[in-house]
Amino acid sequence: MTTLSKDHLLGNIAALAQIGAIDGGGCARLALTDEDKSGRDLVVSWMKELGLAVRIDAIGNVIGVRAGRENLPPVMTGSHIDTVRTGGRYDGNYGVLAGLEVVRALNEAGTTTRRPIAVAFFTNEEGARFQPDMLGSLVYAGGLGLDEAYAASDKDGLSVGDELRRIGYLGPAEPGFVIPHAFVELHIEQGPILDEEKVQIGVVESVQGISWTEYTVTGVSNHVGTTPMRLRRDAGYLAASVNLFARKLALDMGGNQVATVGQLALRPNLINVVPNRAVFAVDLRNTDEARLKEAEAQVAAHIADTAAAERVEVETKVLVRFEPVIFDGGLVDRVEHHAKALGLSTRRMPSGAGHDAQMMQRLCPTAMIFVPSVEGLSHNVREHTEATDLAAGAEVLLRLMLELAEG
Ligand code: HGY
Ligand code: MN
Ligand code: MN
Repeated sequence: MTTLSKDHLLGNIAALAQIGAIDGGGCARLALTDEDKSGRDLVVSWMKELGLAVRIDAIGNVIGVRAGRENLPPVMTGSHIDTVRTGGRYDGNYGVLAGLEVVRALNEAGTTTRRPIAVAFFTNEEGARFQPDMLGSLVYAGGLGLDEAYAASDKDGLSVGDELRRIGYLGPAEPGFVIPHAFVELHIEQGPILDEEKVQIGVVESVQGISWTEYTVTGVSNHVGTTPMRLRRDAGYLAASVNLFARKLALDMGGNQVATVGQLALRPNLINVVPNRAVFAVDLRNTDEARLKEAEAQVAAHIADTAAAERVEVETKVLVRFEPVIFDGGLVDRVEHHAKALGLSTRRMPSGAGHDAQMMQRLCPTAMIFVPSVEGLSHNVREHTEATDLAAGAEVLLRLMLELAEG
């Protein structure tokens, strides 16, 4: 029986976490930074050590392929190795490195599967530096053109295209150069459900819809002491009112609705000057598309009304809009089957976070496997998953991939 090495997996997670390491045990490897390049170089070296044929595509996605007995579409697994600025060491990294352990297990067993096996990491999954998020897998799945992707720029005006070239990962392969037979992504839950319910494996049925909108508000800067409230055109006030409105809206809507203003910049950002400019982003998500549309409409109406009353101008820019994605039912069933066959407790659930798998579902049957996040923490240096859970998730991945690779 092919078995998977927990020690190698834990060792590689720890080794990769050293790149872009930040206080508290987390990682900062924003997409296409030098830290991301170093992480990429390390994982590519591990792919080559395992004998994988490594291909890099024109948006910097990296896919290592292990030949099968027959030249058929591969069974692919993967995720991302870019992180947010205050990231943990498991988000994305775990799925990629577990995929490498599946390959190592096959190598050590001397097994050649009928179908090739592929392990991928995709560019800029996080969307923290460049939008949209899941950029690499979206391009791979044909959802975004290369030119538009290359033009995406960060706050300093650096573009995806230039940064890809700079770090040497603008590869020759055409995005989408291999369409998998199936795609399975192993990932930490990043939320509290499995940990609270003490369930070992999340059988992920869907990914909720994601709406990212950036607002640039222009008011009038003025002296905070001499300007009466009736004369203010306070850009910062509008931004703050949206945050409060969105929070109350999500609580009133209930269900899976979430709303966040996580990014906000005021200008001139001085204690005694009424801000004349606010740039902020609103993240709205829901598993139900109609409810997500309703939330978007309510936020837009609040902004229009408040901007009129405050006599400020608002420029709106949609950064990301992905509808909910339903994974392949048959493949989801197989995730559940293999987890139960291993004696693991399971529960079906949606994903609150976006993932590359939601893009790969456009190309082939796709499913995800979740393992618990302690206290539901993620995008936080204290992100943690117990070693036994990491190993259990990887074992489910191995069993499922072996089944699919003989299919
Ligand atoms: O935003 C997300 O859900 C993912 O972490 N990119
Ligand atoms: Mn992730
Ligand atoms: Mn993430």
